[in-house]
Amino acid sequence: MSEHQTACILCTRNCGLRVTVENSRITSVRGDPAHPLSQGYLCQKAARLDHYQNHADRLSSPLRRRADGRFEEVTWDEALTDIAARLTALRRAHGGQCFAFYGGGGQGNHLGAPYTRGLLRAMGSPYRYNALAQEKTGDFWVNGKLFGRQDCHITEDVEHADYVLFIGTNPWQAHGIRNARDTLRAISRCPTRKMAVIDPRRTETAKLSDVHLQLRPGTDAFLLAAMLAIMVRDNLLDRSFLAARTLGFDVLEAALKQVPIADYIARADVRVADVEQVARDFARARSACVRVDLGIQQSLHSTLNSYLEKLLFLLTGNLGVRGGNNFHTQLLPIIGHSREAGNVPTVVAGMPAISGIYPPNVLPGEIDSEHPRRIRALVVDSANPAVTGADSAAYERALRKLELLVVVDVAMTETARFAHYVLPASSQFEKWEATGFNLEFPKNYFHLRAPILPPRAGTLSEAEIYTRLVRKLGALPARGFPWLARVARLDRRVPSLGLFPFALAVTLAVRPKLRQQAAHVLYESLGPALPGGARAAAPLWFLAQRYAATHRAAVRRAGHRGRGFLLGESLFTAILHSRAGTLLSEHRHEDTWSLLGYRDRKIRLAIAEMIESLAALAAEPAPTDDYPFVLIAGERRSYNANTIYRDPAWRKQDPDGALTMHPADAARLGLRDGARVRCRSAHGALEVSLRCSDTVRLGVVTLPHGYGLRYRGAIPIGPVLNRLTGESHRDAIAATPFHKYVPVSVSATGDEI
Ligand SMILES: Nc1nc2c(c(=O)[nH]1)N[C@H]1C(S)=C(S)[C@@H](COP(=O)(O)OP(=O)(O)OC[C@H]3O[C@@H](n4cnc5c(=O)[nH]c(N)nc54)[C@H](O)[C@@H]3O)O[C@H]1N2
Ligand SMILES: Nc1nc2c(c(=O)[nH]1)N[C@H]1C(S)=C(S)[C@@H](COP(=O)(O)OP(=O)(O)OC[C@H]3O[C@@H](n4cnc5c(=O)[nH]c(N)nc54)[C@H](O)[C@@H]3O)O[C@H]1N2
Ligand code: SF4
Ligand SMILES: [Mo]
Repeated sequence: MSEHQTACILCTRNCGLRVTVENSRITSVRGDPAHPLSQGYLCQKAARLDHYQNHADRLSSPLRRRADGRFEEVTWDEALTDIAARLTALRRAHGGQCFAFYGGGGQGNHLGAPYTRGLLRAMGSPYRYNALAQEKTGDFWVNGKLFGRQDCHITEDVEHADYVLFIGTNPWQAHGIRNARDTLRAISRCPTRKMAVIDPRRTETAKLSDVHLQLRPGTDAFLLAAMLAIMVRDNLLDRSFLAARTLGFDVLEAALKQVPIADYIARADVRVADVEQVARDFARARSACVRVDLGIQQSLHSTLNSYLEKLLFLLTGNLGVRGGNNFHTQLLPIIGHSREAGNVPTVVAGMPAISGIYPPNVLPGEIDSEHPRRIRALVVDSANPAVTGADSAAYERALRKLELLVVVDVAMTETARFAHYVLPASSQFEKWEATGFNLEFPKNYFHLRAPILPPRAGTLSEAEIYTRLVRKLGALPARGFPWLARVARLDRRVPSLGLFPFALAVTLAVRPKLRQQAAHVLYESLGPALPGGARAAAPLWFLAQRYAATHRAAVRRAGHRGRGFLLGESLFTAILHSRAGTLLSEHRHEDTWSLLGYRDRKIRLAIAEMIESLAALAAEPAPTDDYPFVLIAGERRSYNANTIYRDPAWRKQDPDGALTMHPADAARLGLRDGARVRCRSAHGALEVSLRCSDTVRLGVVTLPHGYGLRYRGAIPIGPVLNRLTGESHRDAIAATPFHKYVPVSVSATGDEI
């Protein structure tokens, strides 16, 4: 029996944990009071993490698909040699851009990501697909236009705000803010702090709020436009902020003056007085912030929603202040910036990258096409697009058509079933790991986790898998870097001499092509010199150096010492040795302006495309769907966590992921609570269990995300949600899906409509 410090891997919060391990099982899980952010907090989802670590679908050998369709076990060397040969042949015949990569990290495993970049570069392909482009790229695009860079990402100081507006998010279940339930309770209890929620459901968060605007789904753009127009009409603006920090307010103001306030509020079907009160209280609060998530990012007008939501805090001067919205810095660069120049669009949809990533909604079309430059080879890592991508049927067709599909995962997934090769990764508790979801301000943290269990026999870390593969593709020297590795060993004893940085610089100057493979070079040189087998953490040395050089004063305020490169060195050492998490930096609110992307440090309020979309709302007809219900396809509940848990025994409630419907709707249709019903969309139909609840609006039904997995190869358990969704039901700019607005009908099973 042993005790260890680690982190939860189920959502972006990655709460610090203390766990007990007995006979390779995680037998108890507690919050780690020493974790600088979560300080002992955890939610019910983390309690039985052993269902992730030990379950029947875990992989323990590389698998190759035979001609008869069955998998056979092969050695790592056979698998990687063959994959490299097939990739090389495809690259020769069709160019490296016939290759795409999907994933590269889930909710807690981003340490492998730098190595996956090496694979894309070795193939000469820009095509990196990732789940972030199923939700956040519209937001990133808006940030690029407003602030000058797509990585000027916004965080929210919910803990210190006097007024918090939650739009399309339910932190009680989904978290996404620090120690969500404690934070929500604290606001709710405090008589001087206020919280408002915009959501078509009376969520757990809404129940704690002061005002709940239970709008009609998909109408946020109208409601937010009306709220902004009220701010203009009632002079609720921070004029001095607008004058000092922004450009283009005149154009925006003219557009907002055109908004027919009452009509738009009617469209959302909420009370005018409530909207006015939220606009007024938000604007007049000493500090106010907006926290948003999928409810507006995966619904109609999603990119416009992202623009309007930001205008709420910008017009009221709540950027760059305590209790407001802020930019943050990042050690692991999980959000990038795609410049217009050199941005390679996808071949079929012509979709450019946003923040360095391409949207999963276009991928099936890029594969399942007769275009000579279509995608022919795909590596999927830490993702399960066969169930999580929009339109499962389209994904299945596309995956079947691939000339090479390789899946790197800890488990036999629905996507892996289509693969030519399945490569077993060590679990997040069996290797060095870290998350890039450290998006805090003014203080920012990083948690490097050590393994708490030996790797399952037959598995490897992503760092090792991709280094071997990239070498077989010819992008790394066969001999490795013995000289550089020797220097690194010496350097670890006396880092102050700067031997390693110097030797690395010389190596990269002599062989500039190796710059493309910097993660692998570090893994093979500095990696073996790191204590405790922390080899995979070697790229953090470079990232810590870069972070310290860019944010020198903030890193010093966090207690790190050293001149020149030694500041980065001491930051790296702190990260390497802290098992509970490390304070990286402590910014000042005035740093906001140096973090802004435009050289003149001014925000561009009038984004031409968005002003146009705002104006176009006026002519948009009210939806006249052929289907009587709007399905919110993908609710976060107590017992779902993306597709990370495969074993259904993990769930303590809601075993089959019920469809929720208002009891009055159910009565009208003659459907009883608990009945099996058929839910049909334009794309497919599912049989599901019905649960009546008056927390949803009339005409709205919801289904959870994260079900529909085939544990032990059996039939799917719970709804395979994306059988109901379509890839073209998406945002025009970011191609992110409208999962929160899927027109459906619901009927008794057997009834046809
Ligand atoms: N328990 C649990 N937590 C999770 C996850 C999980 O699988 N399970 N997944 C994690 C991940 S990957 C993510 S991205 C986050 C997502 O976190 P959230 O976005 O907070 O979660 P959701 O439940 O998907 O959607 C949020 C809310 O949007 C509302 N909504 C639906 N339609 C509309 C609309 O038209 N307008 C408005 N204003 N609201 C609408 C829904 O009713 C819901 O309450 O959660 C993370 N946390
Ligand atoms: N209809 C609908 N669809 C949705 C959503 C919705 O709300 N509605 N939500 C969307 C959102 S927000 C997201 S983020 C996506 C999530 O969907 P995906 O991007 O597909 O990610 P996960 O479901 O988190 O899948 C994680 C995979 O990583 C594997 N894994 C776990 N640990 C490791 C490891 O250490 N190494 C490797 N290599 N693999 C590992 C797990 O076994 C699992 O197969 O789903 C999206 N799909
Ligand atoms: S699921 Fe999220 S909030 Fe819950 S313990 Fe894990 S990291 Fe923390
Ligand atoms: Mo997500």
